[in-house]
Amino acid sequence: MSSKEQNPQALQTLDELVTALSEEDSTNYSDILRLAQLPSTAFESCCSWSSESYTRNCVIENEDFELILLCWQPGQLTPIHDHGGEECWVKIIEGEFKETVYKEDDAGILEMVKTTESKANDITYMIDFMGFHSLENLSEKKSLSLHLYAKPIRSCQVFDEETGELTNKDLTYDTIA
Ligand code: 2CO
Ligand code: FE2
Repeated sequence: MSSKEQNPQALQTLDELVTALSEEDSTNYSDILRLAQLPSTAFESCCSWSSESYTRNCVIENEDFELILLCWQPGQLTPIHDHGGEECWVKIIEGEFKETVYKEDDAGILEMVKTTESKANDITYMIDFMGFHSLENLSEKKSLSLHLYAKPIRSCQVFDEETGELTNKDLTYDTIA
């Protein structure tokens, strides 16, 4: 198939993606994200930017899942965190990212396990038994990533670099569509 031909099942708008997620069970979310072929322009109305931190922009949240667009300035990164017991899929929309995964050793100390670089259309997955992670925008441009959580994550554990302790943090949105 040439790169110009579209998979007939491709999801080309945010509405189509949200409808597909709403109709399926979480076991199919990974396949659905793979079918999403949304240009960056599809996200224009959801973007917000901050010099302080990456921003969390809610596309949709319901009792089954939460779809969030993260907007990153160059060099912005998350703290090391878990996902509040929920499943987490990340699809890169634009830019290049580095994910670093950590696991607690027997003494409860976080140790780096692996790093993965990802670019547009790559999908990664996390769940708490795989450990903690951090994500960083490696590119020199503003970048976008789409995060799907099932179920929605209200709070997570965040590693405090100063104290070396994990603390519970409530998660909020910078914008809501
Ligand atoms: N989990 C982080 C957040 O929702 C983003 S890192 O990718 O899961 O803010
Ligand atoms: Fe995360």
